[in-house]
Amino acid sequence: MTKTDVCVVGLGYIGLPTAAIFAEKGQQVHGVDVSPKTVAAVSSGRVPFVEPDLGGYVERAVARGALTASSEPVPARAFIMAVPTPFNDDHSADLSYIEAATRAVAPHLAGDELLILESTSPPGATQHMADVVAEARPDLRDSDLKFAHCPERVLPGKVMVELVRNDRIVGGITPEAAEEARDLYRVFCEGEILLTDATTAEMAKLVENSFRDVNIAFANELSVISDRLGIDVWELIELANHHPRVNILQPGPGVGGHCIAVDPWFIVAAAPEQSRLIRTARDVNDGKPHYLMERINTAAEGCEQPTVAMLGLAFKPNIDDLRESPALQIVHDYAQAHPHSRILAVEPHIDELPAKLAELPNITLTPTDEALDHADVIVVLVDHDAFKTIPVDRVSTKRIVDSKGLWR
Ligand code: SAJ
Repeated sequence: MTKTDVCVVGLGYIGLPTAAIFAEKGQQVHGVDVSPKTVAAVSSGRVPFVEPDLGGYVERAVARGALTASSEPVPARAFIMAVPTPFNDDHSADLSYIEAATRAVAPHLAGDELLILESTSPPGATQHMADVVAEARPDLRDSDLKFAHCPERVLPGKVMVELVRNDRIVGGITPEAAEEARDLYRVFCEGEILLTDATTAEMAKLVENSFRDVNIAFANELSVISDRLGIDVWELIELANHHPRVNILQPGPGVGGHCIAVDPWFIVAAAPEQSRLIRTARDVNDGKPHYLMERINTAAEGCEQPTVAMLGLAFKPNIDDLRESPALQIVHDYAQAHPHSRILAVEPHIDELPAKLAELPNITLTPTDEALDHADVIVVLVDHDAFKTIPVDRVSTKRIVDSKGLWR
């Protein structure tokens, strides 16, 4: 059986850059995705989402024939699973995508391959992947299959740089699996590659994002305490950060994206009694949108049918990604709770409102100047660079709720 070098299952924000960088470094790569649109885009050398520099890599790889794509895996020396791991209603991890990807790969195994799980996963997921293969292919029970977890740690928007430069953790079900995975990632990874067991690698990824979540929760809690005490939280943090061992993060409308607001729950689900701080941090960050809604209500007091400009919908500054965005949630919930107010949503990075907002009649996507002119209340939800140039005196006559300290 002829084998390709690497087969990447899941051509999303992580899988496609990984496939492209392997191809760039001389590997023969096949990418697999359940979405026909994604397969069609990649097959013609295009990237179906926004990520700086990725386009050039994919275009070159496809043109050279080093990267192909289809809906089905092909025989390969190494398989990399880069599929989503969302959480269920009870916050436990939904492993169904990992299971489906593993089952799709199983028929193509000969018994000497390396299977790598890249998706962020709860402790035990890599072993679970091995168990799924054992169940699907009992004939390979005593074979030389190897399983490892190599979590990704790249920052959206800087993926092509961080993929190469970041250190990497590689956890094997066996030490041999970890070593083989290390040799594979060495092809493009210039950072240190640190070997461990699979469960420690799974936890390391979750812990990194929980560390950030807990620290953002600290900043968010300080912002609520500061409001209560009538002090400026931005000045407070700036002053405290002059201490050589203090580095407080920035408060905001809550924590968004598909990583930091999700991953800590996998730790909580794995050890509920022991994860008190991690759970509380999640609650603090998830409570911030509700707190801001109350502040908007207070600011709008006395206006019968207020016009409210909401600046920013994205989950963080200078991107167009609205996934799990607290800003989006605030705009939606406020508009729904106040059907007689007019909401002017300002988001310079998108051309049309997402369906969730478009279905509410009192929200319109509005250019910045127009929104500032007509608003009774101005709410800052995201500190996009595009908003930083708005001078304070442009808004001095308005009621303001500023969750990012733009006009302090
Ligand atoms: N945020 C704050 N205050 C801050 C920093 C961030 O409120 O001081 C908010 C942001 O506005 C955003 C959320 O936190 O809503 C998350 O943004 P982020 O820039 O901290 O992180 P992500 O989600 O874009 O990427 C994270 C990164 N993890 C860490 O920095 C530990 C990235 O390296 C991971 O690869 C990524 O999660 C992932 O895929 O897990």
